[in-house]
Amino acid sequence: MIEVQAEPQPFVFDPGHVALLCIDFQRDFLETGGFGESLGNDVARLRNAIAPTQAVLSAFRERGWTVIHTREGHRPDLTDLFPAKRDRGNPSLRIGEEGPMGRLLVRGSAGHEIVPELAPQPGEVVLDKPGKGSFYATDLETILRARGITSLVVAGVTTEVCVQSTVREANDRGFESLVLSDCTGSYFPEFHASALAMFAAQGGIVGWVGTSADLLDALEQSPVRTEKAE
Ligand code: TIU
Repeated sequence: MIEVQAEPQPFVFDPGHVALLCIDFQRDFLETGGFGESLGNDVARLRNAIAPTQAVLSAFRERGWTVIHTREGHRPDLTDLFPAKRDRGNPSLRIGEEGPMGRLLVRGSAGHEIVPELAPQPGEVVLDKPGKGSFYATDLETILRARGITSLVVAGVTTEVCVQSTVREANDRGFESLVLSDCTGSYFPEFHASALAMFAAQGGIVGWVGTSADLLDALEQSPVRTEKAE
């Protein structure tokens, strides 16, 4: 077992049963001209999460542990887009409309891709989702159960939207999540802090919160395994 310093108590996981979940590190959220900016947000706030997430990704890849990337987006015909979601934000640029990186949050457009710094490697799971939670209308739970995964290390954007929805969904399904504070980010610093505090409140009612440095410290103390864990 590996023990990571975290709030509200150490996060203990079995290295044979862990996955790294990288949530929605898409150009549409992290680069100018995308969906996030169309909502009036400063994308620079999210980019601080890239470098620490690269370090965690490397550690998981070295060990052959499961890595899952999610992408929020819709079918090109938008048949999976509820009006309740389409009608949010700036009416001059909505999901499905043409922006500088192609159609906003539409599968296949440049903006829908994961930023190059965190691009998936062959063999890693890439999961497309129409909603905010990664379990909603996807086969994520099936994939995790098929691999015997019980613990999730969570990175991604934004902390209070897709990360929060996903971690709550995971908690209801019996998965234990360690959310990395420096590998997540929000357009609103106060929402980032609040969401992290909510996860760990009440004795870890939703999950654990830690840092990439403490996770990497704990991993260094356990041997690197190059073969996939059984
Ligand atoms: N707007 C915002 O903060 N987030 C989203 O719309 N999606 C995700 O968080 N991925």
